[in-house]
Amino acid sequence: MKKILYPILLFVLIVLLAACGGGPAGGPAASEPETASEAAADTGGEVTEETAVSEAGPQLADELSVYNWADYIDEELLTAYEEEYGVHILYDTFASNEDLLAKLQAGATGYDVIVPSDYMVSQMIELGLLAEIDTAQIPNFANIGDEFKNAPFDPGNKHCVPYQWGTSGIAYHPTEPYFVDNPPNSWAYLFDPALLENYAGDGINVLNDPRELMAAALVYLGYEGNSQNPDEIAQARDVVIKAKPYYKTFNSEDYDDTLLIAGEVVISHSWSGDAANAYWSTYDDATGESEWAYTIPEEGAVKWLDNICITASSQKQETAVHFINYLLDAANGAAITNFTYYASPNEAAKAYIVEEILNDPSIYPPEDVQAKLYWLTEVGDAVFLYDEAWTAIKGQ
Ligand code: N2P
Repeated sequence: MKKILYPILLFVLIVLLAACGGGPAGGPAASEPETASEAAADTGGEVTEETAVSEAGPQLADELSVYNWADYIDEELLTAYEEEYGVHILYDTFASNEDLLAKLQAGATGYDVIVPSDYMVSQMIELGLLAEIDTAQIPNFANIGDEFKNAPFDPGNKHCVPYQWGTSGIAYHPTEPYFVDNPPNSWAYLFDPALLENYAGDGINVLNDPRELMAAALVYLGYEGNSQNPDEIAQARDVVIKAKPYYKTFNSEDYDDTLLIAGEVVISHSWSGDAANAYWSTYDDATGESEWAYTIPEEGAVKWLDNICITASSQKQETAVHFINYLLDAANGAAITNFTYYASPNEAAKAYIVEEILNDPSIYPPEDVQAKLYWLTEVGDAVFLYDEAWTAIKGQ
């Protein structure tokens, strides 16, 4: 469970909400999220899922199965949906795109709604794993910012809609003795044994995510993070294998709470929102300092967009579309970001996102940092080389 903002921030939020036309005290960061219909009132009648349904009302199933990244929604939102619409949500989580794909390819047909990243959306479209959607049936799609629509991995949003976005950088303990004079601003701090030996004893974590870790090793070597070159991929694999003895953990699921905030490691390959959770959870009001910092390495880093999609095998597409529309509601989109600390592609949600998140440059990176970011893209048949590399890394 993420520790959410401090009373003072909550106060700021309440003032902000009041200025926006009033929300319930506590706002989206509080433990009782709004329902979408309350949100409609808050947003002065902006489109909500209420308008998504035919006059006869939607034919909602009794149950909907949702498969999402770990720690990636305020589960109160799910409860609110269940209570309002009588649809029981079966909720399950995964650690990486590859885990999600493996689950679907192993024949799991129970999942209705899934949340793959950009490059995995293209892979899944090619594999026929995603249902087509019609965004005209999702009125709250209008809340999504134009720059997040019609992405190259899913032209015309024919299969998915944006959920959250972020970056993949390095979270570190600024007071770790070695980092005081050497802030870890390069991937070398996760891969160069000469550096690693200075702080490995205090704990190093890397994301348990094949494309992410390989991309970091590739750009560290001066190659493209999406390399399809067998020799470059092999070199990146070997970099990780050489560094592996210094790693305490490969964790991308609960590392923010169990490793960073818990003080089990001093540096971690990290997604922006998880680093921000560590930052805010260890922030000291008195000193204005936190135990954690986040940096985008100078060689560049991944920027990703996760997407809500419906599986081709789902028998509950109308309910899935209804649920997706609920997640895209402005207040609900803000509740997600206020919980996850990831940036929202939902432009209308910005009115409800707490200022500390909107103004946090590690969550919404400024232009000079954006310039160093790149997307992971599908790598064609090289995907098998990445799979082999990962097996070798994990098998060592
Ligand atoms: C948060 C998951 C972040 C998703 N725990 C990265 N694509």
